[in-house]
Amino acid sequence: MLLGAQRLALVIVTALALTMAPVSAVQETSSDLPIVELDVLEGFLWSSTELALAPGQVILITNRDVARHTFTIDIWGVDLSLSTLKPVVFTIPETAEVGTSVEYYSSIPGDREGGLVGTISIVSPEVVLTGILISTGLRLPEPAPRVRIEARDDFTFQPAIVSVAAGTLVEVVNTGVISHHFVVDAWNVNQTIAPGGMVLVRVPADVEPGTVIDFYCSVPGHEQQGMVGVLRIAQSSRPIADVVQTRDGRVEPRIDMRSFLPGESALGSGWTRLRSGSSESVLGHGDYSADVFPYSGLGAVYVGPDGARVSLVVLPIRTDSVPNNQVSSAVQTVQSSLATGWSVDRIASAAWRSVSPPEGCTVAERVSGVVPTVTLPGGVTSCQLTGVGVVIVVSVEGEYDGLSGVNASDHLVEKIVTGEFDGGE
Ligand SMILES: [Cu+2]
Repeated sequence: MLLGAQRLALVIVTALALTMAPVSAVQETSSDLPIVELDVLEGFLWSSTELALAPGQVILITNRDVARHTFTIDIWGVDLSLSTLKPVVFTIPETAEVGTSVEYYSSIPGDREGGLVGTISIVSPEVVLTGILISTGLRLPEPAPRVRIEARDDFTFQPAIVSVAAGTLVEVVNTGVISHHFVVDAWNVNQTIAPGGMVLVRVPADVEPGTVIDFYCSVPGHEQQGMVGVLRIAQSSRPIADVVQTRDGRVEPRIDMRSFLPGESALGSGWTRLRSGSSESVLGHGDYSADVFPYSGLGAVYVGPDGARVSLVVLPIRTDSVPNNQVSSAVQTVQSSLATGWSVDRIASAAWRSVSPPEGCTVAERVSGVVPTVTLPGGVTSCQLTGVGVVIVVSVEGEYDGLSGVNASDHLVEKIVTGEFDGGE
């Protein structure tokens, strides 16, 4: 996408930046400075409106909007045209004075008024190299597929489930007004994203297809309020577009499944959340109908008094293009997985179907059973929220709120669906 000479220069500078000396051995040459990436996003948005850059530092500006914009700095006589997806390189003049700031904007009529305006603070190279004010990531020399995740002030990542492959660039944008963190323990990633800022994380080359990697925000309280998500590592042979993008090229519907996952101690006195993560991590690895569940869901396991246990999964469900019996069968497969080890009482199961479903369930499916060796009664309820596009499947072994069997799982599903756990913790 870059012109030959520009691209060559970019690769060289990036290579230097990647071999940058440790912070303790900071040198003041501009070639050590990381390339900062600035994007124009649709809706008159810069990916960052507050940049701190040193003289000689390179900005790579990419217009990711369909309309043309410009990168304009009046005081330096700069007016660069930005065509869609044609990156442009700009170098901060060596004469720029540390401590001053300049305004950048797009000079297309209406753009500045729409919000395409920002500020560059000129700082010393030491400030940049010690990372105090860096809010954007390194540009990698090879073009890579890229996915975008928003970190939001409602304590969600959107989308929370993203399929990626080795080498994919994960772009996390903070669209809120408070700082968030993007943490991937498995890859030792822990980055702070300032409001309006963005971080780029590259999926390691050695990731194993089929695995699921958890990420979260480590700002105190945010993870507990649901600021978590998963990166699903796609098979290299499988195009990413199959699972993360719809036919018109947009990211899959942004279903906020976090709101259906009660917090650490939300289930009540004596209950704790043992773990949470992808639906696979709760269900165990299995082949669940990709037609019915187009991509991964979320899940959690809770333990309570007297050996009681709750397993819960929330799965995206597709009912528009799939026959009802196929949906029903796929949901029952999930139910059976949650009830692994139970001797399912199919006769009783038929009886449960005649009972009115919990408030708010569009369709209720249930199974009931008893763990033969442990003597804890158990029940599973699934609740399909067609309007939302998810199915919630809950199993309760032992007692919950003084109830057992499907009475307990129905009760818990009802609390989840009616939002009784919202704002818990
Ligand atoms: Cu956060």
